[in-house]
Amino acid sequence: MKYGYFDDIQREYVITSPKTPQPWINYLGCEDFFSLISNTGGGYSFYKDAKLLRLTRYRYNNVPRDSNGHYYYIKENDSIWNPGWMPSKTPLDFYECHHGMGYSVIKGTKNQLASELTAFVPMGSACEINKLTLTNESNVSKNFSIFSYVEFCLWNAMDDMTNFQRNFSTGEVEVHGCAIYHKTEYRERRNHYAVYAVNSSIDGFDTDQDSFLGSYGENSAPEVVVSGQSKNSIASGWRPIGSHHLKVSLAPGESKTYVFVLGYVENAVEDKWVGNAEDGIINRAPAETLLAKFDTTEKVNQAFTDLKEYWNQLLSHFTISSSEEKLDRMVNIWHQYQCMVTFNMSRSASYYESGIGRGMGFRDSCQDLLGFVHLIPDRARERILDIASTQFEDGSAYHQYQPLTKKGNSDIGSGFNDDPLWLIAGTAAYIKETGDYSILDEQTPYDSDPLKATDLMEHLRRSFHYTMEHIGPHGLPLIGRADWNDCLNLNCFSTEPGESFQTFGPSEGPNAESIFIAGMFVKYGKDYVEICKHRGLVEEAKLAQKAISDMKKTVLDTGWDGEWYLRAYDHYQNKIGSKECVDGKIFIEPQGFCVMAEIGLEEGYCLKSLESVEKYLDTKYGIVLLQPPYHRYHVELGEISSYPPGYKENAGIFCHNNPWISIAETVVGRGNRAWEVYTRTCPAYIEDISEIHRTEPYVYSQMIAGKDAPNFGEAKNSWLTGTSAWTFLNVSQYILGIRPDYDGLIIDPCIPNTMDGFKAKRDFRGVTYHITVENPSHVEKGIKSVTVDGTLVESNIIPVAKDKSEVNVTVVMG
Ligand code: BGC
Ligand code: IFM
Repeated sequence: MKYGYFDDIQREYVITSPKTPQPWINYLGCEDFFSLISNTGGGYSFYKDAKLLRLTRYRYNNVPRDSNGHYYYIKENDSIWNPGWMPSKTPLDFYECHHGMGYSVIKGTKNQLASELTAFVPMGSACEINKLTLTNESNVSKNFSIFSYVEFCLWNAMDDMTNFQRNFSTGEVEVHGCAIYHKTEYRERRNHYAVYAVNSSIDGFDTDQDSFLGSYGENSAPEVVVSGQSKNSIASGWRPIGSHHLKVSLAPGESKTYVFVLGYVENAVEDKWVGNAEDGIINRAPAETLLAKFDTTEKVNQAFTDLKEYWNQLLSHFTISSSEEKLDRMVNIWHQYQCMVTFNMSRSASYYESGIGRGMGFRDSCQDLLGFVHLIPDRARERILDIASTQFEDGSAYHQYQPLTKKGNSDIGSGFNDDPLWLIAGTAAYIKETGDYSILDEQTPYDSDPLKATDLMEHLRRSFHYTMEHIGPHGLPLIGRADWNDCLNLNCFSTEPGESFQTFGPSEGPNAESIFIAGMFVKYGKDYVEICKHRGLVEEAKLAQKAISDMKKTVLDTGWDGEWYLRAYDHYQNKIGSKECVDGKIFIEPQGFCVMAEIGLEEGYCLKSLESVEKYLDTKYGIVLLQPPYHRYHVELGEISSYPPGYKENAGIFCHNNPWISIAETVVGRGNRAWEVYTRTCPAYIEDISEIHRTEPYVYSQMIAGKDAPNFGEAKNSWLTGTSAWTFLNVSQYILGIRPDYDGLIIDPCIPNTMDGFKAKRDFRGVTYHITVENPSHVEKGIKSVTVDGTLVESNIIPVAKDKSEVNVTVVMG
């Protein structure tokens, strides 16, 4: 069952029923100001950092109720409704929500009064625009009221949610004409505030929630809206809100458009003391400048066109055209869109990530780079340096950092032993895309301390050596607190039954080792070697090459279980992910990484491992993370067995590592299987089972419940997942096979043998490559000929053209 459809021309998903199984959301904003918006108008906004500078409130634990947002109430006679159905839930005569690239349009009609709300964050300005158009579709005149409504957050979202004894007394606002200013904290910090305004004279306003909703009132039927009259309340403490009242008259067929702007304003440091700041009176000048940019419909339409142009540009760097409509849709639009959103958000703010828990993940953001570096290489460069600046001097890393301060989060700390190697992965992807080796010369701090800085190359060296020097009893890398699988905590013990686990300290070990990290070490170690060679670091390259070769041997000697790669050894040197185990016999992660690293490829280990994945881990909705699930809690394994069977890391279908298997299948040349793995979790291919999948059918979710769970096939945690980057990497670089490399663009498709070929346009280092792949013999992999601008060439690594801006490449498979 579907709740809408894809409109590929507009690049939109059009939702046709407000009652989607979960809120289906979109993200507004590409720079500093961001909003989450659901298909019924729910959501919230923040500036740069969802924890520290939150503009509007979210109600936690609110999926699927989603009852707070930026709302517009229409009151015509006794009828009260909203363009997006929520929060009044008055049935609408017509409803549609169009989620597009950085904008959403919600259309609702009731009693022949049509409303259209266009929400977006314009490029270059820190605000969300809500353009609201009302049209009288009847043949009689209509008189009605519009009431806007936002609930302000007192900036620090964590504090806002917990520190009521203070917060109920700090809220302050000012109202000037049609502009409501939320200035809590201005007295203290004097540099930022929010403004919520409309480009029209108003018939009233409210800024105090109790006045607007009524005592014990609900936002489904605010007292002010029911009575039809604003109270012009001025909030003093308690809960500040912003609401405008506009009385509207429309002749038959007439339309009127209003522009509401919710802006973030920060005075320049030198302006801090302008006006009466000492008394807490704000300096309104910058807000007025902001509002003046969007005070007419024409200016707003222009800003909307500019945003669309920005996305046209971004999505023009990689496009394909094939016989597969759904493949084209995902590659040309939604994979790349989700990659941009994960770039902006990392894992911080979604309907499943609170914005106050995780900031930017070291591991996560490095992986995100793999998906978006071709879209915005300059920002990828900046991101790499930001991430590296939080690394510790010994090469280990803070697991997360806060986007506003860009400093490591000491509450979480370090100890995830895969983290350092992801820095090599991200940097290598950047260099392969851009050819810009100068990034390696950038002076980059450790632990955000500029006094402790080296060039980035030295950061990479320390990353590689950290793994080399943290080796356990079998010669495999130590896992630390966990590797990619956050929940596999193998250095755990508990002293008392029922007591939560503790971890071994340095004196007791910790001994647990990870075969997944070994795979990473080999795979990204090869990149490290290439980079060293390019820098002329001959000795270091040799040393690294030897370490990689040794590690390969160690994996084959101690990390192979007969039919698949083992997952790990725990602190007591018991095997994890072995046929000897009762539960958790086989895990997906080492199969993906050891095959991608080609460990034992010639000897047939890789193929065997992938056959085992198919045999033991495959389901109709994707590949589960492990089998059999852990049926009881094991303190010595940590969080993984705390999940009921089939959920999350305990045998859920973790979408993130499905593309690893698909890529691994291309390594052994099985295009049909790579394709099957790709399409099984791919949103456009499973749109028809939206009632089972339940999350948005245009983006990936982190997890789909596995076959051991009662709700097999139900997805959770949509949007912010490494799946987006890995999937785009998989389909663009390995299935379609257009892969940037140090010395050129590799073309090496591995496609289903039913496919005749495809065409692609790929911008690469300033040159546009028009690529035609033909598959006349219907093979899965292999190349018969390569022609560049009409000349047959020997290699499928196309060098960067020096004197041309367009190059035509034809690759014949066979
Ligand atoms: C969280 C888990 C989560 C895991 C992966 C851990 O830090 O505690 O709930 O499944 O990360 O996101
Ligand atoms: O690798 C992690 C990631 O960092 C956060 N989400 C879950 C993954 C697996 O545990």
